[in-house]
Amino acid sequence: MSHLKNEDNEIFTIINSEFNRQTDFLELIASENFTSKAVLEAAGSVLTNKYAEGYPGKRYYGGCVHVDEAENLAIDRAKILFKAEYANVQPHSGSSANMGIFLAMLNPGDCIMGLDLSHGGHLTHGSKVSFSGKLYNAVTFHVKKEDGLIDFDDLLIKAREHKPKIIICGASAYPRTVEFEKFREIADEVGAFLHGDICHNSGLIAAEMHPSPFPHCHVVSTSTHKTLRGPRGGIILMGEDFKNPYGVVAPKSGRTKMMSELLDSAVMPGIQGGPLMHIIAGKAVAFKEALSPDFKGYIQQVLSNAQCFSEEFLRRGYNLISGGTDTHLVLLDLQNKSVSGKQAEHALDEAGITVNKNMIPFDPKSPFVTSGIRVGSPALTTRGMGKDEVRVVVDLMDRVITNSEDKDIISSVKSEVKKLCKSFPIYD
Ligand code: DSN
Repeated sequence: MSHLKNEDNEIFTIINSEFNRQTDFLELIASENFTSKAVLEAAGSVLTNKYAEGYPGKRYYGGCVHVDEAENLAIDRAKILFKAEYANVQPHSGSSANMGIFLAMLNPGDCIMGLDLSHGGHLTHGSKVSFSGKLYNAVTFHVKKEDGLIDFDDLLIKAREHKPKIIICGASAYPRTVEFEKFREIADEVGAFLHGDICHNSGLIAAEMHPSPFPHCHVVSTSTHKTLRGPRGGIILMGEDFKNPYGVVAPKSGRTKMMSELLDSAVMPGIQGGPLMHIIAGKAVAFKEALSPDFKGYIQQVLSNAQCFSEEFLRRGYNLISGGTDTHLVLLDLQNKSVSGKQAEHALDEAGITVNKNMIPFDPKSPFVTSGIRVGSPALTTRGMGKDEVRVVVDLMDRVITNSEDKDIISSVKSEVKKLCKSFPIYD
């Protein structure tokens, strides 16, 4: 980065400091990861210079021959990876992908149903502070208090009553397998589209270590930077339903439109202009990496590390929502440890361990305080850590959480964290 250093030393220094933070801290935010150098190179390439509004072969600008090739590769690889019939690789994020889907399939005021944010859902699944709760009539379902699993009875009752046009299945803080099939039964009964938001589990699905949303979901969205380990961005996928015309008649031709056409035009020009071609190239690289046998080994280790987190926390008397995990994350209920999520996040941060405070289902505390933290294994696994290191990490976390005011303990944990991180560099 010698050019940046010479031209803008302030930004160079900031990036360098962030690199050092990522290197020296233990990253346990379940939605974060470290991309490969190949993805970083594509994302930092000259493709950022190109305007390419439209889609491959149908652009509003000249000079798109090479970006067309990049986008076509990204589309083809996404389709192979997820066994999908359709892929749109232009959404700038998972939230944008969801917005594109809603714009294609809904009218303002239509009813949508998603998992409540405080029960592990996502802002874009109907939260009142997001477009999804402002533009649409959002009804949320919940998990059960006794076992932390999706309450399908609650979902069915509400779906029958509110007749949603879309049911969203997927979550940001749900440690268990998403049962797409059960969601589809309910969607079919009430005549709703089923939208699988697989942002968190997409790497697991790509590695065939979590059930596929296809053929159950009509449409699927995911971000590309979480367990999938690509650049920051989003995509939309469809399976067989891609082949069915949808009941919107094109005014000029009188032809019934395909859902793929509606999704494409919802993303561009509906919600976005020029696609980020450098990021689309980065997505293509990440999909190629995810198609390799190495990626399966990586996800296997992510899952076994998450299991190890779960066992070690349980052994130390921590309560886990749903009692454990099937995925890459655990959700800790800290109420019996006499610290809030906020206090734990702060103390762990002081010790060089990055997590996020997280609402737990039926949380008596506010979203700014919370009673829980979410702990994920993807990033630490990318650095090469395995179960031996996870056992050490849980021990370090426990020392901090149970002594969250003790500066000496926090400082001694911090040096142990730094030592551990030194043995597992993020980039050579
Ligand atoms: N903010 C992301 C997460 O942390 O799960 C979801 O988009």
